Amino acid sequence: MTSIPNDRDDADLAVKTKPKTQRPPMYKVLLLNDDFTPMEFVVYVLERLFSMTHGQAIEIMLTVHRKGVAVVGVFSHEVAETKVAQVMELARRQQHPLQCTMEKE
Ligand code: TYC
Repeated sequence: MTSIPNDRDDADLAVKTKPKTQRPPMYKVLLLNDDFTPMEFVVYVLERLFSMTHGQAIEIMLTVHRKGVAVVGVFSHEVAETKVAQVMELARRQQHPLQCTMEKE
């Protein structure tokens, strides 16, 4: 036999606690401005390491240049750490003072 919905069933639903889905924390990767790193190098880094189109890379590079900082991506802790290390390594190799950091979202 099918049951007829009533107020009591609704009351039960209203107090049910939402099961907590455990999402891992995500990390913003931030690129910082400086006066010496060439704009073309920053654009190259954004294309190569953050899979941006040339247009997107120019836009983000200019945001960093004007505002001092921009988020270039949001990743798991491990991926964010890798991205930061890759940016710093590319910059170090070319002797540019470009800085890249990460922070919890
Ligand atoms: N400000 C730099 C210049 O004028 C360009 C630049 C942009 C440097 C973004 C770093 O993250 C950066 N050459």
